[in-house]
Amino acid sequence: MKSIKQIIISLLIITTLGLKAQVAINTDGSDANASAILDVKSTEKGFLPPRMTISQRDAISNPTSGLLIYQTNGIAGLYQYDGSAWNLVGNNNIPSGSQAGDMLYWDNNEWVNIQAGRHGATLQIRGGVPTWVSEPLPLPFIENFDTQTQFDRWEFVVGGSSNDTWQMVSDYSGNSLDGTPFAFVNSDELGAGSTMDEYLVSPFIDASGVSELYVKFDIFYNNLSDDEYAEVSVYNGVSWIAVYNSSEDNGGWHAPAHLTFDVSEHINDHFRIRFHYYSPGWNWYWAVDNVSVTENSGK
Ligand SMILES: [Ca+2]
Ligand SMILES: [Ca+2]
Ligand SMILES: [Ca+2]
Repeated sequence: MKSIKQIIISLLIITTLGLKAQVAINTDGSDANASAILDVKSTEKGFLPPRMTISQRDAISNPTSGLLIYQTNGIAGLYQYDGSAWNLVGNNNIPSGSQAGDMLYWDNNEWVNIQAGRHGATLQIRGGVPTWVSEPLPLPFIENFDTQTQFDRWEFVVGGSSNDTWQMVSDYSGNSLDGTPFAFVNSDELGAGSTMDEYLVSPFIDASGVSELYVKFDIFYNNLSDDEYAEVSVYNGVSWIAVYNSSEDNGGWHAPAHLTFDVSEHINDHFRIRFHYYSPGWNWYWAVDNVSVTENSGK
């Protein structure tokens, strides 16, 4: 209660021409702002509304319109009662972007980020989802990740607890899949408490006009935990179809697994392939090289 003594509470009752009361709470003795019935002033402390859980909030009987509380559980935040429901104040449920040009769309459940499009790309609605679409490359699509230019034509969706994501490396402690640079995502280097949710997405590929289509790639996936996984999906022009999802080790350094998938049923003129690594903790890594999209199943 000592601090109360440091606060001068001035209650100004102005009795001229009727009765008007204003309350100023401050440490400098100033009057309340002329427009305020209650003026709380400080440059060192905040204003603290009552803090409570959802159930405590809902137990308030006959809340009046405009009532404010700070909710401590669920989607925590400042809530106001509008006469019929409690509503979150502010934009706490709207995700932040990560770069200039990011946008949001409502997926019928929540606001979702759309990462900024590339120069010259057009925004199309595909499967109800706004999707940046670039001019597709022709078949065959061959990717060896051997130059930065090669790597840079891929797109990245960066998730998890840090900006660490897929990278192009020439080797990992002297190791590689075939002696050349490759795409690599590495949970191990981040250490304890880190998470990764990282996508490596190919350019669009015009796979129309063929009757068969195959995707091939080399990997070394070093898995540690059951809730960590490596997933590969292809884009059928509308949505993503998983062709590989594993929490098992596959391949090795200088001895990659060569994987081939028949994706003929997903042929379209805006085909893509993407590699998704999910790691909810401190785990190992995934190396990818020699990705191809061709109309032949052979090497
Ligand atoms: Ca390579
Ligand atoms: Ca990340
Ligand atoms: Ca392992």
